[in-house]
Amino acid sequence: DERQPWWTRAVVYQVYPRSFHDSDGDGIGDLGGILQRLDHLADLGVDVLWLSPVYPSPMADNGYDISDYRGVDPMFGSLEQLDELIAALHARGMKLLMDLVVNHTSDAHPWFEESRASRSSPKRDWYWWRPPRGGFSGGDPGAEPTNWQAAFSGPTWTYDEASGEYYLHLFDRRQPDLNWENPEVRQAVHEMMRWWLDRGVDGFRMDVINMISKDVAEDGHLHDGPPIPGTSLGDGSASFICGPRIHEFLQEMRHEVFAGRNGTFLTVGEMPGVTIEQARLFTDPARAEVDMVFQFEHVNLDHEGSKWRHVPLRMRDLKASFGRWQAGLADVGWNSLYWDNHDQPRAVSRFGDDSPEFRRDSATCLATLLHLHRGTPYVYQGQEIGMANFPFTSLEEFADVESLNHHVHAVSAGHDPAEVLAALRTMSRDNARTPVQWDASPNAGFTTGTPWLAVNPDHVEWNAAAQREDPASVLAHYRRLIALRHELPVVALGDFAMLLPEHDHVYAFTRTLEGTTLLVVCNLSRTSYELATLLPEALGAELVLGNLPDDDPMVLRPWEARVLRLD
Ligand code: TEU
Repeated sequence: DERQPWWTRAVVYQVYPRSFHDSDGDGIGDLGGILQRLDHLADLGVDVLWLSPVYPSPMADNGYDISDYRGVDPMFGSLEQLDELIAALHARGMKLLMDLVVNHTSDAHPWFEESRASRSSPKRDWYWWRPPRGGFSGGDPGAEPTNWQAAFSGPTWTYDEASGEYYLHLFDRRQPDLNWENPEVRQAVHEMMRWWLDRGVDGFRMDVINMISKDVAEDGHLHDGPPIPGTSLGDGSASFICGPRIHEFLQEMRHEVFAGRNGTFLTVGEMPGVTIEQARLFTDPARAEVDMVFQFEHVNLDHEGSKWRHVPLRMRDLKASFGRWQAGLADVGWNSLYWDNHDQPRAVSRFGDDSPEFRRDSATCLATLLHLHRGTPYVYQGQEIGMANFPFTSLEEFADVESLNHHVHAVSAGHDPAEVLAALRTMSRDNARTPVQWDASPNAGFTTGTPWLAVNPDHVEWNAAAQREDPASVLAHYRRLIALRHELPVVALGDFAMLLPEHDHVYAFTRTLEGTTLLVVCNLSRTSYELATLLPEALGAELVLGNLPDDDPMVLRPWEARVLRLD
């Protein structure tokens, strides 16, 4: 349906530049590397490239700590190469989304350096500075202005000796939060965004954008959160997840940055903790805030309390969650769909079955499930070739700030180091950040130097070169799924209805648009099922796309996925 926005038919591919492809042999991926691998994206058929940060940065959080919003870090190349990338993508009919990280800057950003210089600095109020809690001296345990726990462990406040105050950082201490209450901050961000659009980029993926509005009292007071068991800290999220002015800030941003511009843009807001009710507001086109959001419900189903406390995923929870989001954004708003990104362990290891026997089948089954939902699918680099978690065995193998901070805090709080390591192995973001496996050569074709993070030893078997010409590969299956969304309006726009909500292994649903109905059946287990008992309507239906070779139409094999046309 041509009246719907272009991104309802689009598939987005995420590049985490550090790990994509290294063109100069320093062991770190770069823009030159992306330019060399554009054929891979074109071959896959994706419409949009979302580029994780390439801006100048001390790299405390691999570029999510930005020290200059209008440049490219020399590690990644130059602004000229970024212009070249924009042109090369446009020439192939693809678009570029930049990562917009404006909840916080790096502590090395000139804005923060000026802000911290003195209490009377004109930029003091660009960040959140607060005196020690009444009755405490700065630096004492418990003197933090609020009890909030940071996303990367410890308190959200760091004491600045020189000026005698604390600054707020919801993430690492090297990522101070900008004060969006200050109109100068908002104007500076809008101006920077316009500058990028003028350069030709097609939109933004907005990092933790639902955290920019803090619940602050008239007198500047911020509120403690409920205590987190087993720690001296509290959960401050009620004070900054979808805070009081968030909708106002996003409407203002849309207006200030996009109003009057001709073009086909896309904005996606990353929103941890967002509810369906909030997401409807954020993505209602009439409100002009963002086009879609990343929600976190489904990637929070396999742990409890903290991300490091793993519990098995229950299929009915997954169905209930996705089902609610499909229904909740059916008449207004739009979903984005993802399993993998640079913050999540690899889905084939986490929700699939990465044993040699079922790795290919489970990777393609999960892909089919996701891509047949209503919403815009996101493919994270390596997902399209079935990349799996890394076989970590020691702490030295990890690089991520979240993992390393967690280890320090958990061990000093008395947790068994072996258990902490086991949790890192399962959940660390480094699982997603190992270099892309291009071929079977020693560094997987990623670099001629020493890779910044070890290449997964399984690259000898699992790599893009081995899959490119193989019609049975994970890569070929992704290609078909992406093409199907482009070809069939029912895949992009059809109504969604969940089937078998209580079944422990089989995930099934229909999509319907103007007389066309697709039935999607995915077996997320090693058990075979009789289709006749499960879904009699499937018998005799035309197979549109399947992930296993044609066989017995009556039996749904382990990790088999089928897209059928019911007429
Ligand atoms: O992530 C925000 C976020 O809340 C989580 O995904 C978080 O990174 C982690 O999974 C907590 O366990 C965004 C970026 O995607 C992430 O890479 C950055 O580290 C973070 O913001 C700070 O900029």
